[in-house]
Amino acid sequence: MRFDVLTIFPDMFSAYLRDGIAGRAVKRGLLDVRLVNIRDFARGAHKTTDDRPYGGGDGMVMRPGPISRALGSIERNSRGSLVILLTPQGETFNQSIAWDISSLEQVILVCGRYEGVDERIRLLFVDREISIGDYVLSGGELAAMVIMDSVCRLIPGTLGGEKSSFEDSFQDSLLEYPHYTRPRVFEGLEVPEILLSGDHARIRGWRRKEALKRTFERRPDLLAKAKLDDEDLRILEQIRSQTPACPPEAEADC
Ligand code: 6GU
Repeated sequence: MRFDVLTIFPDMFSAYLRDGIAGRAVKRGLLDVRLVNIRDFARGAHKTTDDRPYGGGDGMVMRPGPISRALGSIERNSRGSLVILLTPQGETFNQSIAWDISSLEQVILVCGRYEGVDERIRLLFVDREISIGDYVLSGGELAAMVIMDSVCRLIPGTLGGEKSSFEDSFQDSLLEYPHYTRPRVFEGLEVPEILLSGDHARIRGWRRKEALKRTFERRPDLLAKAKLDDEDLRILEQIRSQTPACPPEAEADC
């Protein structure tokens, strides 16, 4: 799989691509990341990539010319490629979009900066617009790394244990169960006895129950789309019955 990343800050990616999960995938030849510096396609004495908005107002807008020429310089996979614009106005990224993207051979990520990108870039070149959440970042670079990281984990061979990406939170729409490692007692807190029992069936049952409990307490919205069997539903009913009912005056908070 190949990512072409258009940015005015290519150096922001170097530590991640060296040390991160993507770095390992690059070394193994599973992933190819090409950084394209938009400034290399700027013209004129000042090589400006941004300018004042028509109509006035605060902030600067990324000019269409340099981005258009940068896009034109990318060799496109004949079996297709997708141009994604990272913008707070896009659809909110999630695991299902990560799966969509992981099936593609070439993805072109355009990192917007400043107040935005000239609208004509969107109209002419962009296939999909993605945001990574409802908060403001100064640019799309961190979002591009978030997307590459989550997609990279889904490419077979990029993780140590082949199965681990399937056990992650959100893969089956449940949060993860609590994890413990040595020492057995830390600051007076003991590892749950069952995890030391060696009884793998009981351990599996305990972990499933803890995952259900955690999801119920923290992200009940996820339970609606989770794949739950009859045993899960029975456990959830038990968890629900042990949860104190919400007093009417506090309804909005619980
Ligand atoms: Cl993709 N870009 C910017 N600038 N801010 C964001 C974002 C993207 N996703 C969330 N906030």
